[in-house]
Amino acid sequence: TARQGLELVDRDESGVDRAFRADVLKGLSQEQKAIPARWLYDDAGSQLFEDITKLPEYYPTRSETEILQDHGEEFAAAIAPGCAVVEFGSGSSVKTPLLLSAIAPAAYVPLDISGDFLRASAKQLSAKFPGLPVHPVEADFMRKVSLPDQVTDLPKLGFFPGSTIGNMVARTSVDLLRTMRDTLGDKAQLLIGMDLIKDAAVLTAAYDDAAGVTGEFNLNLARRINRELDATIPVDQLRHVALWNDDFARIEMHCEALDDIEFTVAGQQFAMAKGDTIHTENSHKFDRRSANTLLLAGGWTPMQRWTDSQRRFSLILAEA
Ligand code: AVI
Repeated sequence: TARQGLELVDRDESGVDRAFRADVLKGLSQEQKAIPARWLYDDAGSQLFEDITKLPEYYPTRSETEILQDHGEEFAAAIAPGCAVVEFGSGSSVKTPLLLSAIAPAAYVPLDISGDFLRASAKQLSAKFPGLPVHPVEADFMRKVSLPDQVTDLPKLGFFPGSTIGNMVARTSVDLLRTMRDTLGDKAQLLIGMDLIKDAAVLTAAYDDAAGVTGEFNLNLARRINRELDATIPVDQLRHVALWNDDFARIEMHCEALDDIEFTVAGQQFAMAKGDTIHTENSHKFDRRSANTLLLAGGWTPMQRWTDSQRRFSLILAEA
């Protein structure tokens, strides 16, 4: 997941994350205001996302967990025995153990940009699988990562669940898939979660839940800008919007201005007219063909595919 850690962050004298400020100032200066979704995940945002995964409307986590629960033997048969599982992101307390129990790998290598999340989840995992060597690597997996020496000679299985790939536009997701191939090597396999195109009402409900948790998650970005960038965005004048963009097969999250507003961020002035939005996230959805095309463009050949009983979510096994 696109979490923000302390260790790999470049801060100025007053502690401001330079990349965050640059992305926000650039994004708010555009005709269609837009801020990259990775900035949704400060501590508050990461906690809110955790809460989202438990909402009745947010099916992806449950659907993917169901697939992992129901097809363990097929994973074990299709995945190279004695492999090292390399997880892109530090792993969830539910999905990762299901995969590890099913395939009994020789090692587990979680990669995450946040050392804190990484150490916490590596510790949890080691407690559950006492015999399994765990080698956490603190790294930005959007760039090629050198894997620990201990796994050099093992076959590699990349694991990228959650349909996090869907939060990127195609250009970026193809780059990431190619980078994963560089990280994992020539004969690697990749098990990747991709959310499926479905009834628009089911999709929009998943991103605009009745309890308003997703709205809080979205508006937390504006609150974060106020907290960290000495900004004056009137958050109570913004409304969470989740819409289905059918042309691009994606859910978009926006913050919409309820009135004409003006505010400053890091000394710069910005204005929004009533109805203008800040685009804060894309969540692309796939069908069998678009998923396969994306994987092929990224250098991976799809081999096998699983879906849940309601056909809402897919896990695809691909080979380098
Ligand atoms: C992390 N990512 C896959 C989530 C998604 O479904 O796109 C983020 C999210 N945004 C709103 N709700 C959940």
